[in-house]
Amino acid sequence: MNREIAIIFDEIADLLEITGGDRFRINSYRRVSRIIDELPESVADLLEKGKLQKIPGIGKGTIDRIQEYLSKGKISTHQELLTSVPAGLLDLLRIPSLGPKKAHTLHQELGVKDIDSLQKAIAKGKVEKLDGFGKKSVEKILEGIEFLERSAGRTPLGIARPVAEILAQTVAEFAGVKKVEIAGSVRRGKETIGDLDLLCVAADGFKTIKTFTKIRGVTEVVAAGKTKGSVVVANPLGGEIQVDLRVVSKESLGAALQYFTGSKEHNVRLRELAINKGWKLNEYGLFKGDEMIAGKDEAGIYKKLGLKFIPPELREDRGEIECKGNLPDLIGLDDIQGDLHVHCTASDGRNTVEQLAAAAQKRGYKYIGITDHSKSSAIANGLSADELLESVENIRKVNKKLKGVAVLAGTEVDILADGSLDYPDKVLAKLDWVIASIHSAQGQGRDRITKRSIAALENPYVHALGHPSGRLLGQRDAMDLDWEKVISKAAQTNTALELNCSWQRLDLNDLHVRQAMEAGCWIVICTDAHDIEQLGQIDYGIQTARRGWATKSRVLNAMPITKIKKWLSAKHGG
Ligand code: DGT
Ligand code: CA
Ligand code: CA
Ligand code: ZN
Repeated sequence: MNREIAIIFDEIADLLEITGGDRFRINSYRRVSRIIDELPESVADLLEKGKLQKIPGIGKGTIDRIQEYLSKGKISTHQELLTSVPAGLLDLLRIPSLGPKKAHTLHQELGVKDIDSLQKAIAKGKVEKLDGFGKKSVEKILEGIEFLERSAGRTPLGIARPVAEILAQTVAEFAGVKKVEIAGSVRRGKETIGDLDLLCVAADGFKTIKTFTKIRGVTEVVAAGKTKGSVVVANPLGGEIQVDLRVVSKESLGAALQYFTGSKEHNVRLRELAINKGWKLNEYGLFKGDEMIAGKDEAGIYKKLGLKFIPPELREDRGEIECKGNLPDLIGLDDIQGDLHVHCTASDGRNTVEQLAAAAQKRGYKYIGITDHSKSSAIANGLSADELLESVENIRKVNKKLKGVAVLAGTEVDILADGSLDYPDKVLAKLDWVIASIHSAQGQGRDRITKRSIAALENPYVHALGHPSGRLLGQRDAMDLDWEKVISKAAQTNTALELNCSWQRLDLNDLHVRQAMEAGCWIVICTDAHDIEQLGQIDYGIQTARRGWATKSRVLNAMPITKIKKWLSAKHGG
């Protein structure tokens, strides 16, 4: 909820800035947004305890607006601004290199009101002549527009899945609804989602769909009948997403779930198998003539077709049918013994080492690795070598007091533009766990980027390469890496590749995980959490790992603590 409110405050600031509003007000909304986003507890709880009022920077006006949000789900200042600014102007801000200030100039000087009119103005050469723009920034804008078009209409899993879960819960509470399932690409754990697909078993289809079209957040009803409804809902974290709800009979639930989970490619292959046996497979069941021989549950369908149950994440027609039930023993959430990429208050995290360790233990973990940024990541409040050693001392102290959970002292050290690391080896040697990541000069050519990554893999103190591609979903492309070289070097040096579970990253992606598995590489599945809530992002990474056919035996943090400690020290030959 804090996040949602913070986003609204930030959007108010954007809207004010686009309309050329008062600088002081704009900055104040931005500051409040950041404060709310960084609170360690929910605003509702803090408000109730009377603590919110005491936080510096939170004034009476802010409290009023937060209360308004808590009771009505929206903030009137925000709504009013939204109606006064052309809707297309906000879209401009989705272009990676375009901020509200530039959007304001474009609107003011050239009458630009959306991406379309911006493209026209660029084509006429008007934009590059504007103050503060120029050829280079126009190039950047065009690249950004192209990027947007490529990712058009798809929502990251980390935004779409929580919405699907809330909606499934809502539908489950309708009168007469007996069962709800989430199907489609969300169930398969795809990194981006086109639309949400829900199924339910209900007494009265017409009534169920009707109620569905009226739930909070619906901005448009696309279709409403007695077995299917489609609506568009506003996403609390920004954007909109379409949701399909289908009402199916109890007898066909398995067949419907199988069909609507997809993928389409996987379904086509299954249908072929059925046809080869002289049967028919559709969303109602598996039929031999008129007789339904399976369809009540999914497993029955796979069994009749001569297959073992195929986990949803594998249903992409990437070999899961050919391997005839000889499927890998996939990693699962329960196998994870600890999270090894977590930031604490020493750099830009929001929770202390103690809080993080307690939260890890609550999740059933046996260890947690604290990995703050190094000094070159200045915006992330990276630590100097001295500050790092001080933080290590604190971690060791906390660790001594804990039972049942171990805290490893680590770092996420920057790989600098020349391939060297941001800390000398003698500092790295004092740590239990070292992740090396690229955070700068990501636009270097294939050769240099690959060499940098390989230099890090070759360092005996480096245990893992962090978010190896550097992509940010919907915001930034992956670096131009030679994957074959990087993966084979990782296998050869016994260095793990991180699968960073932050939903903006999911990096490695599913295909890279598969490549890493085939090369016999280690992967380590970590959240990059900046607070205890983000430890929950592990789910997205687990699904991505499963989509890459990852087995427990190749996942570093599926090892028990004693084993991983040995693995870690063996790495530096000690
Ligand atoms: P998305 O929404 O683009 O992220 O991907 P999906 O996989 O959720 O696709 P969607 O929503 O179009 O359809 C949901 C599932 O329904 C899909 O995975 C398989 C099934 N489906 C849809 N259209 C067809 C079709 O023409 N043939 C078959 N065999 N299955 C289909
Ligand atoms: Ca879908
Ligand atoms: Ca759909
Ligand atoms: Zn990082």
